[in-house]
Amino acid sequence: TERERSGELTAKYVKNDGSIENGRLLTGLKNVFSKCLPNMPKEYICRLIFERRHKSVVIVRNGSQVIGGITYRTFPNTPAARLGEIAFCAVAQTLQVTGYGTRLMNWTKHYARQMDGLEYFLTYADNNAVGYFSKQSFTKTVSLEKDKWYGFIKDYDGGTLMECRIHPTLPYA
Ligand code: 1VU
Repeated sequence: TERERSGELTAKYVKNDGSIENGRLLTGLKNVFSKCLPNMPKEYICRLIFERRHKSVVIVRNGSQVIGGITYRTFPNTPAARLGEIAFCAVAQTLQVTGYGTRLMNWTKHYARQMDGLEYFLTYADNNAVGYFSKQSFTKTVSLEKDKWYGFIKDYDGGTLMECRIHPTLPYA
């Protein structure tokens, strides 16, 4: 489309459904995460991205170029069904701190609410990303009852546990 030719960004909700198109987008996202999250082993990133309970929201430029994304895990049919755990979040290096990260998180809240019925995100934020998550309305206080998250999300050393409530009606996208 004209918008895509002019370099406009689109956001796609992607899961590993076996389609070639989604496989291509998830591979592009894996490459962005591998570059931007050097402390995460590549095999670990790959396993989570392609695992069926993980969903990704991918920012695409010019219709095909993956420039960032967020991958989160869902817990359907458990007491944590309204919760998503953000596993990875990154924007390509040359485009960081120009507002894409904020748009990405808003798109992710939109799709997580619409497609997965989520009401909360939890994440272990890297210490250098706490400022970014705070600006996206994540807090260090977890308001969700403990039995709805504890034991579900992975315990992770060296990060800060942060929570965000996804507003039920606010237009994020
Ligand atoms: O709105 P303002 O201009 O006032 O603030 C911006 C920006 O300045 C701020 N911000 C940060 N503040 C403190 N520390 C940071 N590291 C940081 N990064 C940004 O947040 C506001 C929004 O900025 P933005 O929309 O321009 O954000 P970006 O496009 O840069 O996207 C943010 C991330 C963190 C995704 C991006 O910088 C990135 O990919 N960084 C490297 C990878 C990374 O650290 N990822 C998060 C690791 S934690 C994880 O993945 C587990 C959940």
